[in-house]
Amino acid sequence: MKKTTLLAAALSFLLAGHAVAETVEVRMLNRGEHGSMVFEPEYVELAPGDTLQFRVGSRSHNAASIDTMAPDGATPFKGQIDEEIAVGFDKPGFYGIKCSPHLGMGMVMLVKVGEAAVPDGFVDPSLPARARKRFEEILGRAGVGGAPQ
Ligand SMILES: [Cu+2]
Repeated sequence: MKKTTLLAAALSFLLAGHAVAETVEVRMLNRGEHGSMVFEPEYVELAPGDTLQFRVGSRSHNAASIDTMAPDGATPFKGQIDEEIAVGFDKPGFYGIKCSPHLGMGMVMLVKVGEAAVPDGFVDPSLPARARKRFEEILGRAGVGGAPQ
């Protein structure tokens, strides 16, 4: 009897699918598929409750929120240089993430959590030109739209 109950529990656990939070790894790199100073992958889709785990691919990078490019009420975060922080995402929406020392070189990435559309004027016009350009490229490659500002 007890065995059957356990099996049923295991089965419902598996069928629940994405009810189990996932962790996605992102590497901070000097060079990657889309140029120098990049996060790989550059675009990640998460379900609310999922986690990004940042990994040191090359040294001297960090991961930090861009507070002007996050849903209302999102919790800001900032890793130290070479710190492999894990960041949980709960609020649905689009998030811009930067490497603090290399923002001017366009080291940014994009995260989508849950069901969301890119907000109008999502790319902060006060960012350095190369960061804005990288975001437009990422939005284009991700196929999630977002009109250039
Ligand atoms: Cu960097």
